[in-house]
Amino acid sequence: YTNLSLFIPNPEAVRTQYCPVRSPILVGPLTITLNKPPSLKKIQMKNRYVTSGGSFSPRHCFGRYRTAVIIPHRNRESHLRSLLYYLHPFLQRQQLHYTIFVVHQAGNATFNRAKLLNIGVTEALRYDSWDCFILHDVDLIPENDYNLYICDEHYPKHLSSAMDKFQYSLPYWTYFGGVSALTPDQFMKINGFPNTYWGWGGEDDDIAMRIRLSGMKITRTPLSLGRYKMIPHDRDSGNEENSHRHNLLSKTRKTWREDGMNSIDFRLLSREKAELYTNLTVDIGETP
Ligand code: UDH
Repeated sequence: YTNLSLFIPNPEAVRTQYCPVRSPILVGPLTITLNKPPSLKKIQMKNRYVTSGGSFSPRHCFGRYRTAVIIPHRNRESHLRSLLYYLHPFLQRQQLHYTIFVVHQAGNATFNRAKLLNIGVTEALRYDSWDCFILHDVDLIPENDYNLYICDEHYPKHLSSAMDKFQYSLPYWTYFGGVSALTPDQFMKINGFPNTYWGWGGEDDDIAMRIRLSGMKITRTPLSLGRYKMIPHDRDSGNEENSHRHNLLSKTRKTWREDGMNSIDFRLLSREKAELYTNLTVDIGETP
């Protein structure tokens, strides 16, 4: 025999303890370069312990936190590659037990970000139990791995508090767009996200309002750590500005209990374990 690994009974690292509360392998500020998106092959090679479906568990300790990252997606393959390139190592350094789910809207009807996120949560719960859902735009790359992808035990957390497109500050006080973290309990307490915002805008303000109406507050990653680079892009066709959003927002107080996780309808067209993420392709219907 030339291949000695044949004689190793269990090549997996032995785990006897929980990982520390605070990962010792974080590096802090990261350098993000966004010229050419890497190939999936290259990302796979750099993340050899990520298993099919985009899952990972720390090898030398039991992951303390179970995190599902959910990405709403259509027609942004190059952004997805850039995000996966940075996000997998980031999550591994945080010693999380995690899976990345990409929820892909089928067809050309108007895009619906919040509904896709509700579907991501619904489907992620079929796979496993989770401590935390991270709802993550595909074009936002975290710039500091001290920005932990774990939930606050009390309140929904906004992680993308300092985006470069807003000069690394909050655009307004109740802003909840981009990347956020909710426990399953927090998510259910607000009845998930609205299903009724088709096109760009408004759904993040609706979510912020749901948080307040259900008696919670928004907590945030401090601005010094919640820094993100947005991959520059134009507005997508099929995601035009939603002209009804102000009208919808004026009714959230009345609608949030009926519009959300308890009213979601969709058709799961496929569920595949790709090398770097679990892909869910869904038919979500269209604007009524
Ligand atoms: N998304 C897609 N495909 C689409 C539309 C949206 O995947 O066709 C997802 C994606 O995860 C994206 C998120 O929905 O990150 C939010 O959509 P967005 O990136 O279009 O929203 P944002 O507010 O940008 O970041 C608005 C367009 C700004 C154009 C500015 C031109 N200079």
